Amino acid sequence: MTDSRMNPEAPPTPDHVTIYAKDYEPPKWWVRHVDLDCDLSADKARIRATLNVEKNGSHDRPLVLAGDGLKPLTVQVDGADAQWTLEGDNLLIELSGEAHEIATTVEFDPSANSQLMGLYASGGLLCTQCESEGFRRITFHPDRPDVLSTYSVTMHADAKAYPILLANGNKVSEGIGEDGRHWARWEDPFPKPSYLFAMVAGDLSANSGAFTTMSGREVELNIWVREKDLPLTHHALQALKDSMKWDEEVYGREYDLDLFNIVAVDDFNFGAMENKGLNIFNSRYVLADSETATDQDFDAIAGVVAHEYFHNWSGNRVTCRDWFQLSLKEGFTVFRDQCFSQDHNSEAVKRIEDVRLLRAIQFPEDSGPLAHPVRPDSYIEISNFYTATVYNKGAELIRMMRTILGEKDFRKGSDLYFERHDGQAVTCEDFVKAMEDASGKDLAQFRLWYSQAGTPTVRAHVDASGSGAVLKLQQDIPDTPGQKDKQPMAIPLKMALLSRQSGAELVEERTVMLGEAEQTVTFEDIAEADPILSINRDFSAPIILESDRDDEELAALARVDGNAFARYEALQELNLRALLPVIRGETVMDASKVIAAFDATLSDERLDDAFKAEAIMIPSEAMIGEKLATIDPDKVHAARQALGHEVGKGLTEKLEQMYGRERPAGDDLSVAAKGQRALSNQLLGLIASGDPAKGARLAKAQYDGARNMTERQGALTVLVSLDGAERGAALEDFYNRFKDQGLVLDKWFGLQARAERDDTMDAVEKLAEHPDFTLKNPNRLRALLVNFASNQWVFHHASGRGYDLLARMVIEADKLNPQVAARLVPPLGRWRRYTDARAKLMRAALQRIEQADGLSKDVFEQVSKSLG
Ligand code: 0A1
Ligand code: ZN
Repeated sequence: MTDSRMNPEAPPTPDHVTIYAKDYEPPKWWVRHVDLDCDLSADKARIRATLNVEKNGSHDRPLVLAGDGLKPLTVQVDGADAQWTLEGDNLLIELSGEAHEIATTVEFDPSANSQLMGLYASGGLLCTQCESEGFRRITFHPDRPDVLSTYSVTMHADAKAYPILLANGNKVSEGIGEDGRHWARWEDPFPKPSYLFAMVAGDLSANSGAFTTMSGREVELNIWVREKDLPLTHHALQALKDSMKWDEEVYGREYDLDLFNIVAVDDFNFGAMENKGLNIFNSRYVLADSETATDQDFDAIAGVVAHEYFHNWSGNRVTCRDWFQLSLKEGFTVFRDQCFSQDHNSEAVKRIEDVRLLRAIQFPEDSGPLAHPVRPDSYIEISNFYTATVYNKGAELIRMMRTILGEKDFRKGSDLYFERHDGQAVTCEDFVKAMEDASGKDLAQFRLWYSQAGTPTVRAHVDASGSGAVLKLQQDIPDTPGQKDKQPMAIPLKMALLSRQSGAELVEERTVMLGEAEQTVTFEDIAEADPILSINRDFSAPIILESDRDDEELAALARVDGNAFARYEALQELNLRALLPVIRGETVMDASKVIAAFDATLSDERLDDAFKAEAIMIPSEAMIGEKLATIDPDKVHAARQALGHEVGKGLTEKLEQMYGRERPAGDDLSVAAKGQRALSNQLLGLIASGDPAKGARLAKAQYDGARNMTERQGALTVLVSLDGAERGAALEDFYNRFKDQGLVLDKWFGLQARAERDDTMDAVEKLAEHPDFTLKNPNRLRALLVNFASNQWVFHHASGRGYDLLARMVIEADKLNPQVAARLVPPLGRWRRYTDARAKLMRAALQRIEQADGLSKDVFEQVSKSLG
């Protein structure tokens, strides 16, 4: 119970209902077909929906159609005006027969829709977002994912303002209406849940292409944007073609319609949406050229295009029975997009990036008040469950199944899953069952990964004596909200025992299945007496590994391990071992081992630049904090700065010599060129840590001579944390160059919010008042506030100003867009991990939010759970 609810003066707890997975019941009524007639203009949409409903089984329950803020203007059953009641937002209609035609009409104002859910206006366009429960803001409908229907949609709009009219499926007819209006009719032959419905009206131009599928069908591809943005769409179009080919080759999945449309919009709550045949994208995941987008942006675009395209099978053809099964489509699709990106880039580096993201976002989530299983048991607002746990840990579960089954059986399993469940709304259990049935392997214990929250800790220790070795493993799964005393999980650990000198595998790589709380594995006849353990190779399981390998062993692994991921891990561990004792006040900084290991890595000619860039990254303050029982952000910051300084100084010559290499052409997007730029930017950062004045000079020169955004942003990232005239000049130049390009201006806000300076707090407060800042555009809001809240040392300013600012912004943003506001809350929810004074201030900020008038259920859920 929270403090406010114990206080009789406090406002009553809003009536926010918890939905439980165990209460799932099949729908009482099916909707076989939906026909929509949509009369669209910016400030008025009139939607007439005709639903063909059919009773499911025998019962006498009314038809319940969900609505959200809608009032029915007309309700008819089989052509005649009908009796109806509104229960809250829902429309109830008593029906006497087995099947009926229900017609309703509603009207609303899309331009007043600041939640960006349902039908809304963005930059002169009208567009929709229906996942999870946005369709009910457009028309009355059951709006649950297990009700699948075919759709026909007729759109009418002014022909000048909205020359392009798009919806799911294929356009079947179009024509001119009266008073300058026109219309188009679309039909989608594939039954789909309402969350996949989409329509767009606007003045758009297409970059068009074609793809010939494996069975020889020609598919028309269009990337729809404002005309001026057409030159920025080539990368997205190519990524779409690559994705279509990859899904055929790797999963045997062919595209099923003759048309695939992508539309870019500026105001969007998430990254993109997989609506059937009509994906709608946040423009930041479509638009790019080398002047305005970094290599990372290009890669993110390809990843998101792939992700949404892959949903056509993993999500659309086979969908979720209920929202508790969200990871069924999201975990699987993230896994698929990760593999796609691994295949198109350096495989190990992509894995390292994905694991870094998991550790930075999902691990903290899994150890905090918002921890939940990959398949949650309950929610108040489903939008709050589009989390790193459901997406990224969910992807790790799929990856583990592939490791356990092997690639061949995994593919058999996915074939069986798609074939068995095509056209159905199913569960995570159905996925695991298909994997089991196809492989003959028992995944009974593995299923615990879906139901038990919390990141397991695995302790590994090797006893080598004589000619053999014994690997001792222990696992421990922490308590999480509502879950205690958990059962041991099935944890696949890829491991090998290596020679210290050569890295040769004395025990060849294998996957050990840890299934007990404690387990030993014996290896006989090992050629060397003192092998080193290389374990959780490729991060085969999403666990925290604790091993008693000493610094020499880690240094050896960093040098010789044949598994690139394991080398990276050894380097990270060496960094942490330099940092943690300093933070705990046990010793002064000794960077010598990190310096030696970085030196060896930078000199190793077998390693590519992209890997080296990752390898010399000092763990972030957030990552270091994760290793501490109580976090003092000042100490973490000071230690990390000290390590950076020592490394920068200790390796000056090498860093500068490597930094001075000739750069690839500005528009060269090859894996090698991207790797070289990534390394260059890391080197620059370390040089600046060692010698800020020199760093500022070099960074300013890089900024001034930048031939693309990767070089420009890399330079500015370094400059913003430094003092001196170069900083201000570069920031001003960046603003003046890009002030009219929203996506680039987002970078300007983000870079300053990430600056590691003692005046960043002031700067962020000022930026929140900047004329270009707005809470209405989710990208702009996130650019400033998400970057700020993840800038540990600045956000956790001892005064509590950071918490105050965030709380204020959450309360303001909640009035406009609850989904986006709720996603700002988790950094405050980490209060238990911080020193007392900060914890108190963080709690106070949460309480202030909790007491705000008219709090949405989105923010209410996050705040009340965070207070605990
Ligand atoms: N299914 C999308 C994610 C998504 C969820 C909700 C949205 O609306 C606010 C938008 C997108 C994906 O996984 O890409
Ligand atoms: Zn997705």
